[in-house]
Amino acid sequence: MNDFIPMKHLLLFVLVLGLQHFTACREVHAQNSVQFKPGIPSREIIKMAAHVRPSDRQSAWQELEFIVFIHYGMNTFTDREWGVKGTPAPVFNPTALDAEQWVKTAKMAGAKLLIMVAKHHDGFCLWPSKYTDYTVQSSPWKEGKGDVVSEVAAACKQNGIKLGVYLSPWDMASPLYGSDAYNTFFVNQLTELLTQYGQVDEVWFDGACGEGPNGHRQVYDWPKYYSTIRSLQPQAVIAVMGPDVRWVGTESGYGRETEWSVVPKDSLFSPPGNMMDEDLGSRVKILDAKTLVWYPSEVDVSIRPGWFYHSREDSMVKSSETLADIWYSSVGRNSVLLLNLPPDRRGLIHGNDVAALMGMKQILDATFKDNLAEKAKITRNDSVILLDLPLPVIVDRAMIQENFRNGQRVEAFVLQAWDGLAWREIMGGTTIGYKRLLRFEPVKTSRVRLKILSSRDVPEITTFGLYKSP
Ligand code: FUL
Repeated sequence: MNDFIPMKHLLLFVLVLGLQHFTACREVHAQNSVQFKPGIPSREIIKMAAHVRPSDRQSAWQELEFIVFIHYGMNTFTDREWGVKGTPAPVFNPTALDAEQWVKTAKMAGAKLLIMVAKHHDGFCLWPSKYTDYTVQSSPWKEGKGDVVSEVAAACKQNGIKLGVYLSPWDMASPLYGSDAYNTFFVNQLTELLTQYGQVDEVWFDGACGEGPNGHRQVYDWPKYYSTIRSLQPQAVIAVMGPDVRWVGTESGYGRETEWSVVPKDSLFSPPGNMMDEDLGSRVKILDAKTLVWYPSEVDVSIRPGWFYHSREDSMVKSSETLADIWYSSVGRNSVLLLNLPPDRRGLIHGNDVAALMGMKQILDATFKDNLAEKAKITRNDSVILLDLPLPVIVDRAMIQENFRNGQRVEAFVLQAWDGLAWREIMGGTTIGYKRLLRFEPVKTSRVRLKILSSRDVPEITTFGLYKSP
């Protein structure tokens, strides 16, 4: 049966469909994970996987789409990426630090959250922590009265940007590192960051773990760190070495073509095995799993080769076109983009970086400002959504979204255009999830259809837009 649905009802339609289904399965997906009893048939596993849903904090985070990272600190002044033990605090000496410029740049580029590196592996704290002297307080900046985290938090608040913090578990400077006492020290620092600067929406823990002064590696008390965050900032996602947000597996800016937000879990940080695998969540990966969890991907990449500023990299800032390509390959592949902008020694984001970023924004705005399918008549027939446009248009981009709050389901799809005689394939793909952006050669057509070829349960498509790049 073919049923005609006007565009504005598309969302409602899929939601209603989802709702009916949801009622039948409520028991199995009360949380963002599901556990299987031994011997459960494969088709049940697939269906249950389709109903693993994000927690509220995970869905709010996913919808941010674009986050800016700020790496600034001792390494900015020593021209390093990973510091060394013992760099004196007075080396940190910005001359024109302007947190407002960082935040405004992030905002202009379209970011919704900014993650400040409060302490990198060298242990130097950008806030006056009372648990160590190795902080801005011992530097000449603002005569030791400054607090970078506080300035960033105030600028974020002023500009309506959310705040996140990166606190490196590895700390080269702490004499406690490598002992139990370090965990208490770390929780104390975390508590400072989570109680003194207002709302924090993401806490980013890195995986690097070096040796302490006694030659031992630190055994991190992750459960204690997590419970501290949950009690002080329950809405914050815990990223990378944490349960809410998964590292995509590279620092290239390019996410997977097939990106599942539902993956097997076997430890505190899931999934098991190689995070760099091309596929973490397709059927072969989930059929043997004991537990599946919603664990979405974050693509972290720097606008320059390094995470910290180096003047020699002024000419190596990624171009606007590369940044737009990264956008399509991260946000457009069911991930959140976390783009690093490292301020220079003055304490400002360099003009080259600002220009590249604004160029990216222009490219994306010019492409996505008009949805050429907006006036389309929409017809849905089983797993096909057909767009009949009033006039032929030339398109070379598509945006598809699933109702991800209800789960991720689509395993394969194809986009086709009517050429007057037959349906021609524009492009095919696997996962959609929160958002899938497609780029293809320009096609002139007045009829486009999306065919879902395989889905774990009833597909719930909430957005199907067509665009033309400039
Ligand atoms: C890595 C760190 O070692 C880098 O310095 C940087 O902070 C990056 C975001 O995470 O693992």
